[in-house]
Amino acid sequence: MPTRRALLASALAAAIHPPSVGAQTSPAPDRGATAAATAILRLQRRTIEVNGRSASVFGIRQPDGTPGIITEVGKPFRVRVENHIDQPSLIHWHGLTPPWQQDGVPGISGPPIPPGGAADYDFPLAFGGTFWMHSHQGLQEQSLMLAPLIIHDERDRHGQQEIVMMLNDFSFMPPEEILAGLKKGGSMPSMAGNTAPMPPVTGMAQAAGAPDLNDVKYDAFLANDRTLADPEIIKVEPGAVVLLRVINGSSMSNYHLDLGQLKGELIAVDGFAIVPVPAQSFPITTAQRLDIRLAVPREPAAHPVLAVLEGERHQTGIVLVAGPAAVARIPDKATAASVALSLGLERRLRAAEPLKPRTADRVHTLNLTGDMAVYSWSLNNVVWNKDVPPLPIASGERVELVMINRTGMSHPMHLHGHQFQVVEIDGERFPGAVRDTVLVPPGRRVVVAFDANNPGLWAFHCHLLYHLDTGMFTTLRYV
Ligand SMILES: [Cu+2]
Repeated sequence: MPTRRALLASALAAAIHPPSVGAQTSPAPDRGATAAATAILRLQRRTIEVNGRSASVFGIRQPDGTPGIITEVGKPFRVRVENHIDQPSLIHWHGLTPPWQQDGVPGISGPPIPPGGAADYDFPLAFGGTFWMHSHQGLQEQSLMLAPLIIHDERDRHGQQEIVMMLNDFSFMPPEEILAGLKKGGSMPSMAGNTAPMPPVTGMAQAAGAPDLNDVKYDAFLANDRTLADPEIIKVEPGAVVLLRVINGSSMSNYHLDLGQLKGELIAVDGFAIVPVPAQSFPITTAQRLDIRLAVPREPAAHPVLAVLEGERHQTGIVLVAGPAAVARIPDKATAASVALSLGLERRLRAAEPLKPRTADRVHTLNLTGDMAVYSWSLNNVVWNKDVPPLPIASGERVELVMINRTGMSHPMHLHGHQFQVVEIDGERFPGAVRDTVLVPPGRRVVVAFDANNPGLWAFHCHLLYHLDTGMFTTLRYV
């Protein structure tokens, strides 16, 4: 069985060179026997039922069937990924900051794991929070090659009930056909103005017209693999405080999380603590996470926690049941269409532990661009390919990425290997949330800052799967 040893942190001093797509990195020597247990994660096929039909999807599971990993800060992330499917795959640890060779992006961090192969990972976990893992190979993420990655830390109250809510968009159509359809433009909304070269963006200006939402028409929206026809029902203690960890593992869908009558307090985004925000509805883009502290009322009741697709009536969710209470059937469509996600909440978020104030040593401006007519997406009008040079930065620098959306669609932008802080929206500076994925709506300008403290070759891209796959992607590199 071919086995690949992922490079260990100690190999970081080695010269960094971008491997070409499919290239094999040289295996690192095994650092020797260690006592700590290695968790096994199997990439496998599984069958779920959606709308009464069975569907073959992927999964990332431990040998006992547990999806993903729950671990603790301070422990090493010591994992062996075994590929039990019939195609190459590679898993990205979304939001973590491993040595770059263990980041799981094929062609950037290393080669994919061949069928029957395995790869080992071993790096320290310096912070906790709600993260997730997903394939960065091809379009496998759409077929649910993903799982939660939860790291407990001192913020977690002993004995507190935790509920993980994984959101996914689902289609019976194979993802390759979805992409082919998008490229043909058959089901596409019109994108007036989108192909125009660099329309001017000023201050609070919006792109002309309503934003284009939801390129792909999905068959279902899932919460923990289920629809509202048969939702997951979770018992909670009346009067208790529970921690809800919401992960948007969708390929293309943003939602409004709706707590109904429950009182919620948002305490972290993308794993990192914020000054708590009480509310009953929270926006969540593709790839983002929300940690919400929920106060369960003392009276017996069933409490739906719903996610409503932006701009649409489709919804999915789970039901929390406190005490003896009947669970009513919840329709899979809300009574009215929701609005498009905005930056209203983002602007209000304040990091609990902001970056030290510092003038940027380096600023990269990234226009988010695209040609909707041929479904080609880009950064600064460059469609990514392996010959595109990485954005240069240097170790120790404070870097700011200025993202200006010149398209008619919003883009959740994700940086690998670092957390960034949202420091500006449309010219207004503020010490916003520390996170790894931020939405840039049409016509808007969002600036994030990060410290270059994890040398290597790192991906930076739109997290909408078919935008990423068709070119809204680039890399940053430093030694
Ligand atoms: Cu995008």
